[in-house]
Amino acid sequence: MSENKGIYYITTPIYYPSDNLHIGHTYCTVMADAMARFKRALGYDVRFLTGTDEHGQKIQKIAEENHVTPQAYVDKIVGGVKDLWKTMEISYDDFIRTTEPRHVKRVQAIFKKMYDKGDIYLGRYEGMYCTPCESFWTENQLVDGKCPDCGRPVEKASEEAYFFRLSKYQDRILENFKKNPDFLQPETRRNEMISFVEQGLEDLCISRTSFDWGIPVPINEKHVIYVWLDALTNYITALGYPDDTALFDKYWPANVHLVGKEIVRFHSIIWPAMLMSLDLPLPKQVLGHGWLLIDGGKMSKSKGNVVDPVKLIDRYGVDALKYFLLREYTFGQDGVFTNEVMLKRMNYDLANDLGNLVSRTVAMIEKYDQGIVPPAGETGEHDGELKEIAVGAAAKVEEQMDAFKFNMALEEIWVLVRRANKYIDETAPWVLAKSEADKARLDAVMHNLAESLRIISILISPFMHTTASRIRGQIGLADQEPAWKDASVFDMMGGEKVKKGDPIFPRLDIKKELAALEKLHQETADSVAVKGSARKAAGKKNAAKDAAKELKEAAQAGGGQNGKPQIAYEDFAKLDLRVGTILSCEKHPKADKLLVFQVDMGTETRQIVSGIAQYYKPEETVGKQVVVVANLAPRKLRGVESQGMILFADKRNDGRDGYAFVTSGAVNGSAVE
Ligand code: ME8
Repeated sequence: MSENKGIYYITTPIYYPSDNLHIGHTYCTVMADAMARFKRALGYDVRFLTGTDEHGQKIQKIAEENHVTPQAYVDKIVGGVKDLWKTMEISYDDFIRTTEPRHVKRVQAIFKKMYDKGDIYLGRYEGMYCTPCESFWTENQLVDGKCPDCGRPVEKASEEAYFFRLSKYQDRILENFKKNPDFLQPETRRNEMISFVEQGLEDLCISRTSFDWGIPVPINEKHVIYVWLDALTNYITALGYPDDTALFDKYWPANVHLVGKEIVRFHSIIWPAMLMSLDLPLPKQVLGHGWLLIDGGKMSKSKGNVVDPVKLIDRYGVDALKYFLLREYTFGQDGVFTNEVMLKRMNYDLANDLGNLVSRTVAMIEKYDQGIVPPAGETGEHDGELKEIAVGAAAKVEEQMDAFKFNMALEEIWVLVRRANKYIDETAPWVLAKSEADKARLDAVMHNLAESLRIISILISPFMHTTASRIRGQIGLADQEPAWKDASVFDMMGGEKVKKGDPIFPRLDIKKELAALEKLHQETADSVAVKGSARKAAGKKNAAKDAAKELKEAAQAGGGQNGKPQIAYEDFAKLDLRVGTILSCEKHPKADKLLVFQVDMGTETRQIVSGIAQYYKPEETVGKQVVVVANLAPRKLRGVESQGMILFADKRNDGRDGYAFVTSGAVNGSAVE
């Protein structure tokens, strides 16, 4: 480790242990882990917190359904969460469970402080109540005006509840957004939150009497603290606040809370207001990441369309999965998860690019230099560029990581990986090996390749540290820990004994793997279906609604027209044809023949309605690339706006009737000309 750069406190959300975690949850934790490891490598004193959010009505109900106590239920799930993080080599410093005594007593102390300050008062909570489920719902949560859990009618009701004076902090919350543009990123979320606050903040209900699986309100044991006060405070109770402040004094305020986009509001508005009430500093940054989408919407436990990370790890290893999650998706944006995209990443980037570089280099050093890495030597034509890229990569990675661009940070490293592979082809060591006169040059080439691998091993260590160690083992650096500063220096090696090992990432037969994964997926779906209940169906509707909420605004209207007779070029030029990828697809609520697509157009998401429902199930279409007429004037089809048109071929070659998708392999948003 280099000199101490300061403190870095990073957190993930605490996950609901209502069921086993899926790959969407691992996405956030993997990013937090990579950032924590990266900051440690740079010399920061890092604290990385994760945990589980164990109270609330939902957990209580699931436990009842499973005929166990809520505590027994969460204990089992949390055991699985901890096992998962262990398997995934997640380097957290603390794991907080909201049922732990340390958290419970501190939440009660926090409640009391806010109450004593006059920021909490007793009032009445009004909502829609489902008597059989004993649940309150807001109008928005209802599905077709009925209980989202059981589908039965609800009625207006009210109960006594404590409220937090959120409205009191409205001006200061707004000021915080305006004064600190980086407080909440990405920018789109910040704008949404500003307009949300500008519409006026209402006081927040923070207790319930209709269920009891929660932390008792310290001044009135009839009430339990409602989940968000219990949940959000984990970030400081885990540091000992308010009674044991050694860690708190050192690490608070947090540098970054990493959270999913749907809980940005809680973290950037409600949490800061609570901290203001406690006279505590605010976190420096809240970063909202996008969702991994599958089957037409958000992957979610209640929809039963989850991808199980454990199954992928069993098949492909932890590092391949981590690499894929960090490399494929852009922070802040939603991304579509498909097995094919994942397998291609693993094959192209890991097996082909990195795996080949390692195995070729080690094999050649064994063959041409008796397995000993030569010292620096005679320079030649292509060395300058390779060295420049190699020693410059660390700074570029740092720049990208500062902006939480994990995918770009990895891309910078792969610029070097690909350059080193090209260097092998350019220098053609097998030709140099033919003549004794070229031996000095051959040795220099071997040295430069080993150096490149040494640097790569350091650069990838925050993202895939086991792979980094395996590479270091193969190039004779097994007993040296990677030091980040050494990534900016060339010519450190000479005399190390290389050791050929198994391929670090074996090549995958994509067709075979796709079939195997489909089978595994089906097994998971079947087991979820067996567990299924009315709540699951309702949850499906809700999640789809959530995803739809995220859609961007309508496209610009344009004047293009598609005609059958021969047309002049000028007519064709009026069409704005662009490539997009289908992010999600749902049935039209009012028309059997129509499907409603959300299409990623590179810079925006478009909603497009198309009449192919009789030929495709919505989930079959997700991830497909399509050509879109982007400047077709928007129009409503049975009440749903369509912002363009998807082009299909009118015959399929698989024997089925209907239309065929026609594109693949293009960049979203690119023009079709
Ligand atoms: O919200 N893709 O818990 P949670 C990406 N307990 N991220 C996903 C995802 C997906 N498909 N599905 C879920 C809670 N997530 C609260 C948090 S924090 C004080 C309390 C992310 O288990 C989601 O966006 O429902 C969220 O950030 C996190 O998983 C936890 O979700």
